[in-house]
Amino acid sequence: MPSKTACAAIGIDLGGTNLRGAVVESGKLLGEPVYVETPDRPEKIVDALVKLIEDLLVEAQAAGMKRDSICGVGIATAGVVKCDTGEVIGSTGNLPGWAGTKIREVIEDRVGLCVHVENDANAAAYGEARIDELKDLHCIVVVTLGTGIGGGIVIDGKLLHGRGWAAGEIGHMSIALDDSRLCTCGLYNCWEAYGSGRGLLTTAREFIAGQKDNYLQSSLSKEEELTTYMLFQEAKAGDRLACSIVRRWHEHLTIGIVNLTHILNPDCFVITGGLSQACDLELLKRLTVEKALHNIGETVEIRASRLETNAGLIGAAQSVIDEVRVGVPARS
Ligand code: BMX
Ligand code: ZN
Repeated sequence: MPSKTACAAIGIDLGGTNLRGAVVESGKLLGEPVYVETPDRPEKIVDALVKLIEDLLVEAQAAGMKRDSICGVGIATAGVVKCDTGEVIGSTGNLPGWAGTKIREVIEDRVGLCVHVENDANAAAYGEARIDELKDLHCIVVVTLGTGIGGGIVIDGKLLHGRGWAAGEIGHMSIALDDSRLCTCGLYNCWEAYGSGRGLLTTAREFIAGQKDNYLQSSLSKEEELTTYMLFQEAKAGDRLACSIVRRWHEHLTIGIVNLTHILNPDCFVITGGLSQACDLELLKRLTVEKALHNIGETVEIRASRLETNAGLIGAAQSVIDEVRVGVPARS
């Protein structure tokens, strides 16, 4: 086992598309992150995790780092994670079959390092909340916009996990009553069913199906395989239909932000994840001010991520470093 003074760790972000890993020291990546495609079955995912960790250990040694200066492995994964045992206890259709996987136990057995497992968005929040500008704030909510909508709530530097480890599953707050959109979790009208990449595409299909004649020239109507990338490109180029779809996406995002604002009255929101680059934060702030109680919307800050796509792996690595070195688990 590594010494307690070790201050580097391997961080891995396990997403539906890729596993991304790197050695992290003092909040920074040692080299470029390594990517591996996410296999389709839980056992294969575990094998891929072990292989990635072994490759990163070799890379770290080649860069002159001693093996015992790496104190553990932090793994950020989508799904509800019981952090004290490192087990995935809940998962939506975004990672089918993943619930029930005892990640910590199997990985510790196979690589001989301490492992801390965290929900992906919680890990991203833990990473973001430690940057200098944010580390002294009382309440930070990190929203990850990707395949789903993930969330992490950091209060006085600690992640809020909740009684059953599901705090921060903000993507599954309900934002409507009419059972019109089924979420991959099995519930209807979750925020994620509107504000995630998948939700945005559903909105787009509805708009395209209901378009008036004057929209028929929109290139979107001619595309069979619609992508979020295409939508954002068309909106940027001024396509009216694409602009109204992207505007509606911002309105959907605003509902969740406003609800969280009223519940938590946080210092700030940090918007991260694959779709965050396409999100107009000024528009989101304006809409939030319009929809929130007077003086509450005005004071909340909505900011872009600093760690961008590495937030999850940096936060996961940091959580295992804190657990091993300081003995302070990253939870409350
Ligand atoms: C889903 C849920 C969350 C996750 C969020 C973002 C699963 C598999 N996922 O709401 O736990 O944080 O998606 O995930 O249950 P991403 O894949 O979009 O980053
Ligand atoms: Zn849901």
